Amino acid sequence: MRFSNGFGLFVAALATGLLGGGFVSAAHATPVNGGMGLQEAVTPVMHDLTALHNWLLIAITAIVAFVLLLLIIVMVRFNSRANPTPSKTTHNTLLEVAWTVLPVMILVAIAIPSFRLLYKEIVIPEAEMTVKAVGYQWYWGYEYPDHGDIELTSNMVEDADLEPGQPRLFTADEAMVVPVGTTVRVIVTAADVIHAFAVPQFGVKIDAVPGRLNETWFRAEKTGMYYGQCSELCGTRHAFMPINVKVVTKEEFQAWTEQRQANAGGADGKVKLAQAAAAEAR
Ligand SMILES: [Cu+2]
Repeated sequence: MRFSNGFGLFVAALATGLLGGGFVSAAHATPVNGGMGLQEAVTPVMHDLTALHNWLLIAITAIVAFVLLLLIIVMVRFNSRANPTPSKTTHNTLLEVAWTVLPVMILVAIAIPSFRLLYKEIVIPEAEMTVKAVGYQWYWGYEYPDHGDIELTSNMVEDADLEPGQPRLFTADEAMVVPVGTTVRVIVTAADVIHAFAVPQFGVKIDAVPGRLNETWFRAEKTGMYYGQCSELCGTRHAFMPINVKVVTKEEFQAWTEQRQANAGGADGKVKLAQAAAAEAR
């Protein structure tokens, strides 16, 4: 019977979606080949985002299953063979109220956590430090105004130069280094065209627009290296400007800033040169 085959396929697809990819349970610390679902959350915003994602998956699955059930009932019980003389009923007040009120209630149940999350993302809690991320064609610059104006440029490591364990297309020569358990305000802008600063495990994605300062924030709960990519089509090498955020202990961060400040004036002048070149081009 063809119908049952199709239905079987649908159920199989639904089950695969639910068990395999949809629900975020076995999460990954880095992007992996063939990985499904969201990456492991390491900030409060990303925990909420993951929870909303999982709740929406339940809601949408229930709605799809319910509509499918109604369709099947209609097809089986009210086709012309099973029901040759159709009823002439046109109105049913109870039913009409129910199919108006129930969807409204579902939408409200979705809207409340959704707006709460938007608010959490937009309203930046009191930040302990600020990093400025600047998008360039095609690399990132990071500046630390609270730490003696440390500046660094972050270029992708080409395939030939990768060391074992470094993910291809995700590894940069310099990472944005931040301390763990610290509220970091990220000011995001660009020097040439629109880029976007995105780190999936932080639940952070925000446009980097020339001449405009955007703000976002994160508080990483675990040390480690976290990867992101430019997420706004910005030219031929758009795919080759990864974002690396290295979360270290507070002591390590302190040591890193001191070392950077000691080296200041050396190779990190590159950012200033690039900014001067961009200003001239305008
Ligand atoms: Cu870009």
